[in-house]
Amino acid sequence: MNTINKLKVRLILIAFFAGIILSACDKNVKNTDNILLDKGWEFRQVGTEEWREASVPGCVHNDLLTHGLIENPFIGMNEEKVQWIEKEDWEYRNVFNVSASLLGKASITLNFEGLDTYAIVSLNGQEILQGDNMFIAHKTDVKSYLQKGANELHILFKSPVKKGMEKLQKLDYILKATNEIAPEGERTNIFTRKAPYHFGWDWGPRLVTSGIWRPVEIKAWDLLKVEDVFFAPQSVSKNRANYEAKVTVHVTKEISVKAVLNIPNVLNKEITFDLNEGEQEVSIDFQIDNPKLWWSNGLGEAHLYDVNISFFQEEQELEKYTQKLGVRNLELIQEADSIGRSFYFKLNDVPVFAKGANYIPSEIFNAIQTHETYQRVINDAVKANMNMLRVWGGAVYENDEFYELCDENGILVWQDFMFACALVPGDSLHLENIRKEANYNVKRLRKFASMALWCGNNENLIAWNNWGWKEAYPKKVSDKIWRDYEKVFYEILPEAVANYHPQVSYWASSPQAYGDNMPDRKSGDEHDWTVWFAQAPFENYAKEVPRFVSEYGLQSFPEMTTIKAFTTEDKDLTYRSEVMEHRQRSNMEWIAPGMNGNEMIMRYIKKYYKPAQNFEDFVYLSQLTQAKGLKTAIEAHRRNMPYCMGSLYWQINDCWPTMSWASVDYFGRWKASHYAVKKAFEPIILSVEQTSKVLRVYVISEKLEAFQADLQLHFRKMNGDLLLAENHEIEVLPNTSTICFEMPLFQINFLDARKREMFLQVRLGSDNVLIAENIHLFRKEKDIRFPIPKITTQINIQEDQKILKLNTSHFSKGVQLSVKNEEVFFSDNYFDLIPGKDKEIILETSLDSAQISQNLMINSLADLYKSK
Ligand code: BMA
Repeated sequence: MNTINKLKVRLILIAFFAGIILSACDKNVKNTDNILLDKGWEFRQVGTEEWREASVPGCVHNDLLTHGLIENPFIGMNEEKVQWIEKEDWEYRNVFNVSASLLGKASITLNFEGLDTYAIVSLNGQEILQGDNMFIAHKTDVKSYLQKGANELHILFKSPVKKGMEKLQKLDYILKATNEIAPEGERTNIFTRKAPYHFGWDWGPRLVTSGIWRPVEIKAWDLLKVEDVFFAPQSVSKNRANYEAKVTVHVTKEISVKAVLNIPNVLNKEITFDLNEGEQEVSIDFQIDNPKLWWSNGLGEAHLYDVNISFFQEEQELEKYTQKLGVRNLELIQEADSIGRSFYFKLNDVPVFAKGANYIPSEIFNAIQTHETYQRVINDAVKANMNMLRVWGGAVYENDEFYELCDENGILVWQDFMFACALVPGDSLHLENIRKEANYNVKRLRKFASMALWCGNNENLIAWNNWGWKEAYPKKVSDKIWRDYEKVFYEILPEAVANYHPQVSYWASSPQAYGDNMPDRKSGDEHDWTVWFAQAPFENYAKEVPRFVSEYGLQSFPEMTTIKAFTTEDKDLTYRSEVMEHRQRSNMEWIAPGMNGNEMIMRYIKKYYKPAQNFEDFVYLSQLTQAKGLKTAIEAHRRNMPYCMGSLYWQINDCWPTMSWASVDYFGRWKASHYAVKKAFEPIILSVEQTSKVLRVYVISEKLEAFQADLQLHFRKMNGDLLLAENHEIEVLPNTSTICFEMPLFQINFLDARKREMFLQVRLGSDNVLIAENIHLFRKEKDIRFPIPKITTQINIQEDQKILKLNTSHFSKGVQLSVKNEEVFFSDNYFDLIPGKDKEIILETSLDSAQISQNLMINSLADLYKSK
């Protein structure tokens, strides 16, 4: 049977069986009738014969992979072999059934939540819409196109790269873009409103996919449908919160309705409206007395109310809509001071030091990102004491579920619009497309309590002024490009925020200084890349600390299990093997020799540690170095509180298995740095600063009340012997940083040990409860001869928890725990172990005690240098 006949038989059979089922359902007449089109999809490359099963939501690469038609692009250098896909056009089709009752509904729309990207959609052979922006949803009326029984939906995706090329060729100058990996030299991404990182970034592959990346649904309804709800705060205090519910409703004929707004156990409000045919906004004012406020992680509960809005015609409920509401007041404060201007978020009158990271999508193919992965990333943030993530502008406006999880967990969101490190075309179609995208996403995301800031772009301003871009064009062209910048970032985007989400601030570019000026560290935010790109030592983090550090970081390799998942041969396992060189995307050797990421990792290791003797040790040291860098940075930022009020490192996650700045790898495995970040972001920390002359201890607290505590300093030899003890009762001030101890460094010279033979343990406690602890070394690790420790272990089961108890004979640096061939999560890892003091670690594993003890592996810095 040929393909057309096969299709006909399929259509008849589907229509028959669906007819039976649907006629049974017809008896149950409902106001709405929806069909989620998530099954029965097929795809093929344009110009080929065979249709194959496809996943929706999904994408071409993933479908090809499922059918074994391409090799896994995550392995080795396979990415190169699949580059042809981006230059082809692809088709998707679906045959679905429509019942008579659905057809009888007054309004029927086809809703695409996301088409990636250049899509031509036809229904039963007639074109119904065209898409050219992956970041917006499409909704189109299909009542007159549908028929009872089988219907065929067809989508043609044109190659985004070819489309981009057409646009590029129309311009007589090249628009700059840095990060796109362009094997053929032309950077086309800027012409397409599609995730920039799909075209390659300095931590990700180039896999320019196409597909239906978010759900597709037929929505059919009679009389009334709620399209959108926004609870616009009028005033919020701890005594009272006043809101205006702005409800967009669509009605199919003039009707009179009763709306009931209900918050269980809090309020119930009824109001009647006379509605005209079509879409309109109605407003319902309501007030919550003594509201439970929404707090960010660490400051209190992230309380969310369930607000139900129902519409009734007489006694028949036409529609019920439920939305969460987090009651909170959030402002970006930029007050003039003696140095410049502050830059911090004030939540319910409390200045919040933003602790967090930059977030990228956890998959290169967005459609395959699961709820579990979203949950895992947000849990990783929460576990590491974070209260903010920055959704960076080279990626996507995330799915609702990401923001829902942020709302539930008190994670504030710094939201970039999707523009990064590139110039933006200024033709009217492109600008109109951007306007639609901005309006759509601001309206979609404004309902989330976690939304803290809208930011125009990532690094476009500094790129223009500092990366030689402005000068690269003749004056007339550069004036035009700058005018286009102004149109997008000073008009279109802030207008969208002002129109739909005026309660949240707009910040045109990250980084920049107050007044849209170039970053100056005296106001605004800063990306501190002195460490890594400028190759400065970690001590630099403490110099000229900015007001809010929205990016900084350094790379490491992921653990060996992850590395083995993307390599195939032993020869791959060296830090500059062909596979590792290929995967390392931070390569700026065109600027200066040695600016290759793998080499830079090695150089940073050598700054602080003795070099590794084999690849595994190199991987371990790369992680210790990254952990040390992030610890140094976070502590420096927090010590400078309230001058500095934010520390978001680059980056919490990965979109494929690779070496990168991530603190948690693609598979969710914590690197040493994530443990270090967790400690440095504790609500209360002690931080030691050693200058050439003094030793200072700072206490940093985000608690809102002052309290008395005991500060203890123990200067010890590596075997634990006490050289000097200092005990002080101190007052810990609320929500700030204070110096709680200071001594001239020369005093330590009189101790009975040299600085490279000792360590300092600082502890803060109250009523015998340990509040904070830190360890300070007086020399770089590479200048310290760590004695080989004897570490003893014991596994106890307490209330279903598996607890590993460790004890050491000597100070042990960077103790790394693993269980051979098993996936075990350790509550702490890559830690320092102090003699004379047991350390307990909780293990998440299904293994029993015997299995753990038999296969437990312990490594520490001293082990690396045994034979040296
Ligand atoms: C930042 C980001 C990204 C980039 C990262 C590492 O500046 O904005 O563009 O991936 O640095 O280079």
